Amino acid sequence: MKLFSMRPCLHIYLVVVGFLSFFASITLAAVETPATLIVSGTIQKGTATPSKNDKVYAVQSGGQIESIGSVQDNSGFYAIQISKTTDFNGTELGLQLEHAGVRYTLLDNGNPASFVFSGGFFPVTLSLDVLVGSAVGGGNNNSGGGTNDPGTGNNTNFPPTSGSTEFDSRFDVNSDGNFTQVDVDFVKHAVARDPRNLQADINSDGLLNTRDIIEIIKAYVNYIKQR
Ligand SMILES: [Ca+2]
Ligand SMILES: [Ca+2]
Repeated sequence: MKLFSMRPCLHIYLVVVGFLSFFASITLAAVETPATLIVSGTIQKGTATPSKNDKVYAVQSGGQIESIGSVQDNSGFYAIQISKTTDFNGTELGLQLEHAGVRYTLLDNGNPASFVFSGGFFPVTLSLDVLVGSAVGGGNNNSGGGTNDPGTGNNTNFPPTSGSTEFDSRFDVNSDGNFTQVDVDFVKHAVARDPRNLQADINSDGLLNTRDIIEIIKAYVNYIKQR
């Protein structure tokens, strides 16, 4: 009699295991790979002057915000990290600046700046210099004029250097005596593959992440400009 009652149990067990493994394989197939893109560059003053901590938006053509970045200093350097999954690859995005409560379209050669999202498991970087265009939406914005914030004309260089070709030695992560794209790539690869390599911890916070990539890109852009 005991055997009789064991058999149905075994059958149910096998069916459950079979169902679970089938379900797991479907779930695994549906998991998308993380895809990260970091867009950075300089925002030139146009209808407004960008200032530190202004927000930068990556938006879809319908205006939907996909990610928020910021202006990093008063020279207009901005960076925005867009973390999606691979199914987002191929989506066209534009950029907007929010300054003093007003959103502006950012322009690239006179047209609204746009790029196609193409992120990677290892963060992909895209350089895009833009100019502040007209306010987004228009019409119901009565706050124009009058509000000029002071101090935006100051050029604060990062890193602070006296000579034209000097750089902070922490940016020379491969220790070859030069600050080049190789050092930027070194940090990108370290973040992706070697997170314990604190030689690439550019902002010295004990962590290795995309903040360090943004820091070294920012420093590199300014370094190139000084030369
Ligand atoms: Ca180097
Ligand atoms: Ca860090």
